[in-house]
Amino acid sequence: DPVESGKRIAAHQAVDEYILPHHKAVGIGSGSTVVYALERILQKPELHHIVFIPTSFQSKILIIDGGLKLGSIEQYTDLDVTIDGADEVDAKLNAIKGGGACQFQEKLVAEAAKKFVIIADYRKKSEKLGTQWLRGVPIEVIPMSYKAVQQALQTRISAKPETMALRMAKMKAGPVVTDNGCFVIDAHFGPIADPKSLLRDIKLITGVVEVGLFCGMAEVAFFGMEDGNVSVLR
Ligand code: DER
Repeated sequence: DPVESGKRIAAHQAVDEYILPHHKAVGIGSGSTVVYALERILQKPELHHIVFIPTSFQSKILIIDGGLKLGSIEQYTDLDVTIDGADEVDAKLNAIKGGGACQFQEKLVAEAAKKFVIIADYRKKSEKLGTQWLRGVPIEVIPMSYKAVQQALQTRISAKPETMALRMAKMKAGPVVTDNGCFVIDAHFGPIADPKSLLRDIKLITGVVEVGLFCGMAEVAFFGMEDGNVSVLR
């Protein structure tokens, strides 16, 4: 499967280049691509003294099941590196994240790291955000505020969403509830020319906890391509 092998080669190369034996604390993202990063870490005993900081229940379980040292973001506020997936990455290393509804803890742990490294398959490599990932910008909100936030998205920010929806769960009745007990609104803005100002506008809306726009945070992105090569964007 070219997508899964793309995830794997990107993750393995990123681990080899950015997680080093002298490191003390490393942030582990969420989603399916980061599973291959754990796979690579487990193959390298020289990395097993490192404390790993999770970004979700899924990420925490990956670290525990891998038998690796688990730390908390409260204890380790200055990480050597955080490695994580993304839903779309533009030519300036801005990213849409939150496809897995984990963007709050992911952003907290990414910001705590000296270096933030994105790993992805070729589907995520994009010229402009909102042109490849068509499921909208994930916005984590305090549950009682979701209607007010939807209204504010229509009336109080310059870029109007074309459509937006409360993210509904599949194996549970009702909306997705995040690891922080919040809801997620997916808002479609079409191609996003200026993700930083969109992020700022949305973040100011009362009730918004975090927005799945990671602007100017990543140091590098590794894309596993269909031809078996890894494209590195720095
Ligand atoms: O939810 C997230 O932010 C994840 O990192 C997601 O964007 C990447 O998930 P994937 O590796 O399964 O594509």
